[in-house]
Amino acid sequence: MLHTTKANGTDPAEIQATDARHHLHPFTDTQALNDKGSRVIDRAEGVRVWDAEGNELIDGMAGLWCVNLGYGRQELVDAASEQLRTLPYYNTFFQSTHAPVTRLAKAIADIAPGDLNRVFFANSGSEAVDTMIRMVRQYWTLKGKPYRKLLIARDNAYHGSTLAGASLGGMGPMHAQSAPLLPGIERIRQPYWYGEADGLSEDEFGLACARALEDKLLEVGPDNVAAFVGEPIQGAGGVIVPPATYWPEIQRICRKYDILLVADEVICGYGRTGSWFGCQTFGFQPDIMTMAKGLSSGYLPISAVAVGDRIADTLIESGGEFAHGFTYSGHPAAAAVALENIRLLRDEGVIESVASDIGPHFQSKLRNVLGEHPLCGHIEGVGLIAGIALVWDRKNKTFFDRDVGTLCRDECTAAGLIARACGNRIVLSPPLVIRRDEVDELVDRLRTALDNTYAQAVTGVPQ
Ligand code: PXG
Repeated sequence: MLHTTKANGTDPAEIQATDARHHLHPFTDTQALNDKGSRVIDRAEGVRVWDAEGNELIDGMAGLWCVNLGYGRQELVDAASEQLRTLPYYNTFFQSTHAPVTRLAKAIADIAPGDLNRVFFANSGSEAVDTMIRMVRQYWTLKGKPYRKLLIARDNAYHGSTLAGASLGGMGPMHAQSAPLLPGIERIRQPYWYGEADGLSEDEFGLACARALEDKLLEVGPDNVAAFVGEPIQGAGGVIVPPATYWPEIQRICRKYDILLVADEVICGYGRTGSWFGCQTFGFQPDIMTMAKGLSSGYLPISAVAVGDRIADTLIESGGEFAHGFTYSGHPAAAAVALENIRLLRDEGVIESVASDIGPHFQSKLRNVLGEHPLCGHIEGVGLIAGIALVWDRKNKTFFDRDVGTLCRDECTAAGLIARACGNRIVLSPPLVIRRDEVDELVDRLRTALDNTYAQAVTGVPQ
């Protein structure tokens, strides 16, 4: 069923033809896309987007995990345009600053947990991750331990698409296309309880996965390791929610061996899990934190690295220059939008509502409506992020041997819902301002999509 409204005057055929001729899309099989024609998105309001053919869709992904305040927020538009009028650009190199970047740094320090009191700016999550890697390595050099270079991350982690981000992440196809990868990166298993627990309880499995870090440290020598890096919840990996025992144990191990703990909060930050940052939901204190996406609700590109006193003081007290930065580090218009975004998240109580109202409603609605669906092996999530494992056989936990995720994703679109497939998992991360009736509509559309997927998928052959 298509939910249609009047188109906005864009001629989709013309845009598609030009797109096919000139535009190389990210993470896309361009040949296949060009044969089919890209979907032209025309406008958006609240939690909905409209394509140029007039189809209305609930954006169950908040763009790409980023439009936390939803579409059409005039306050963010005004913050950008006022700043563009007054000072559209000035750099933060050469001993200069400006009001929006300074105020934003303070605002981030105020909401960040613990002693993350200083902030370095960049433009994307990937750049924030690169910045973090350079910082932690420089930290150990300044501490007289230049041999502490290794970074430990997890299988199926996503930390961006620059060479450093792709190398640090645990995505096989990205590795295959960017080899040789950045050296000095080690990986441990992910805490994917539903898929990989082999009969352990959630708590036991969380501890076992965290202890894989200790095993790795002992294997490579803890004194060669700079930092452990993880997303509080793995997003692009399919929304893998770790057992409650996992992060506290990771923190204990990091402290025991003096390993810096990095939270990559690019998806979890800015309210997604019902706290400002995912580390607060999971009860651990990072030494350094990367953030992007929800920092500006995606209205303008901006990212940041929040740095704990231990690292920042060392960088500062060394007296030397940290030879790193980007033309647009702390771009004034992006900073003004991010500052207003933080104000709105705070003053409108958006994050409290994710924690105590709309988040719990979303999670229970998913489970109540879809929990017994024959395709639904397991639903996991917290706040307004969720992942659903699609299985051939719920009882025996048999996964499909073919790409049912993409089939289901396309059925979602046909039912008026933008969802994302990560392998055979369907993931959701709607704008944080979604209302209860909109959650109900989202879940109804998802159920239609699952029914239609089931009708096609069960005619195939199991693993
Ligand atoms: N860290 C994490 C945890 C991310 O999720 C990045 C770093 C990199 O951010 P930038 O802004 O450089 O893209 C991300 C980005 C997907 C998808 O398909 C996810 C991301 C980006 C693009 C696609 O789920 N996450």
